[in-house]
Amino acid sequence: MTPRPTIVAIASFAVLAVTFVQAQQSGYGQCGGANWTGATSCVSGWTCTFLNDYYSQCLPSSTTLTTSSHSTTSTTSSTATSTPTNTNGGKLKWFGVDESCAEFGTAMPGTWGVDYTFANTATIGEFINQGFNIFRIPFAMERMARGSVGATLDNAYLTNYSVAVDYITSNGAYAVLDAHNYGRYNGNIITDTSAFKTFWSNMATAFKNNSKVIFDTNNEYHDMDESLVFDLNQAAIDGIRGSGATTQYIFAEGNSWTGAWTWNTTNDSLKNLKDPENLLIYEMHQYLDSDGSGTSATCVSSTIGVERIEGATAWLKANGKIGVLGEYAGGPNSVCQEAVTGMLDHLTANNDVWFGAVWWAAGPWWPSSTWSSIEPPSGQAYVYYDNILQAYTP
Ligand SMILES: *[C@@H]1O[C@H](CO)[C@@H](O)[C@H](O)[C@H]1NC(C)=O
Ligand SMILES: *[C@@H]1O[C@H](CO)[C@@H](O)[C@H](O)[C@H]1NC(C)=O
Ligand SMILES: *[C@@H]1O[C@H](CO)[C@@H](O)[C@H](O)[C@H]1NC(C)=O
Ligand SMILES: *[C@@H]1O[C@H](CO)[C@@H](O)[C@H](O)[C@H]1NC(C)=O
Ligand SMILES: CC(=O)N[C@H]1CO[C@H](CO)[C@@H](O)[C@@H]1O
Repeated sequence: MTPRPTIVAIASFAVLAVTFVQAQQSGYGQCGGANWTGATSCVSGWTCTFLNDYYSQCLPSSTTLTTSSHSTTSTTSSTATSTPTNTNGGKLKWFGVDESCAEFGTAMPGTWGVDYTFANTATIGEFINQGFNIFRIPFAMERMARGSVGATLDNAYLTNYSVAVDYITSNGAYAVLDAHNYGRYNGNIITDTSAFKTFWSNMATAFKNNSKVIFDTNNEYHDMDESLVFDLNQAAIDGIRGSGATTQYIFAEGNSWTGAWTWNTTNDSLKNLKDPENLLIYEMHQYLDSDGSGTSATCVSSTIGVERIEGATAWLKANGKIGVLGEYAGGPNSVCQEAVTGMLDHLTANNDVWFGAVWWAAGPWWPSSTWSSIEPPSGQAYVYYDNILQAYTP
């Protein structure tokens, strides 16, 4: 398996060229930053892109992407009257990556640049150029709503967070607003469904003009009463629709870390959630290591992907529901590769009930040595899987 043959070829050619022409940096090379004395412009087809004060990098130029304008796109109003349908033929409707880092750290609200940072629009642009069309962007509720669940949204954090959201949606892809809180706020299980409804009403008000935004009520509820998981999801749906956001999809997650492999024994009650717009999607997660936590790069077997999700597929079909795999990953090895592609093939073959898959995770602060890091250009998963995954883009 030779990942990314095209890019590798371009990059090595450019390195060769640079030996003779010092003025221009090659693809993915450094082109700026504190004390940088080398080339500050890039070879043709690459643009010197500011990443942080210490590092600017030559990234592929994009002719199709627009820069973020931080304005919302207006939508034509349409009312769904039945279960959403996938009009994408033999492909998934959505295929993309999680864009982590705004939720990083344990200090709340913490300090920007120390505890957390925001997704990098330059690398998101690379994925969009490759055909990826959905990006799930975690945030911390304690930073978005400071002091309490129902508090007014923090304008500075919201504005920073919106940069990637607007960039993604103005380039035609979907942005999933992921409250990455495990059903908790400051470590305590959220029990105030009314405040939770207010939180989602506030979020939806801020983004209701943008039909490419998707609201993800909470990441990985776990060890909670199933009735509370139901009530929180329903409160979020009610808050979102009550704010006038009627055209956006809503992703509802379940208990037991929203695992696909336990969905049929844990989350059956969620089939009774009611969305007046019928744009509700059940978001499940699935990792392929022995305990299903995604902490090991070793997959149980080359068929574990399909085995762990087929029960969820049956549940979706039996109940007339739609699902999305909001997190998954596998280590950079051939067993995991087969398990991952087997699972993605199963999702694609059942794209009447599965709308998409989102890899965990990209994000500027993942060390490239992290096996699941799909942050370009050197995250281990990017190097190993990017080329493989491109076959599944819509
Ligand atoms: C830049 O150079 C100065 C002076 O040599 C040094 O003090 C500083 O640490 C350098 N900064 C970085 C980011 O390397
Ligand atoms: C927002 O980003 C700016 C840098 O662009 C940073 O200075 C500021 O601290 C950030 N604020 C929050 C709340 O994240
Ligand atoms: C959404 O669009 C309407 C109509 O153009 C406008 O009145 C409203 O202020 C906009 N809301 C936001 C949050 O941009
Ligand atoms: C539930 O899902 C699991 C995981 O896919 C599967 O192994 C099991 O057979 C399913 N059970 C039922 C009753 O459908
Ligand atoms: C708490 C809960 O919803 N449990 C249900 C999970 O799904 C199984 C199988 O459909 C039901 O038997 C449980 O009641």
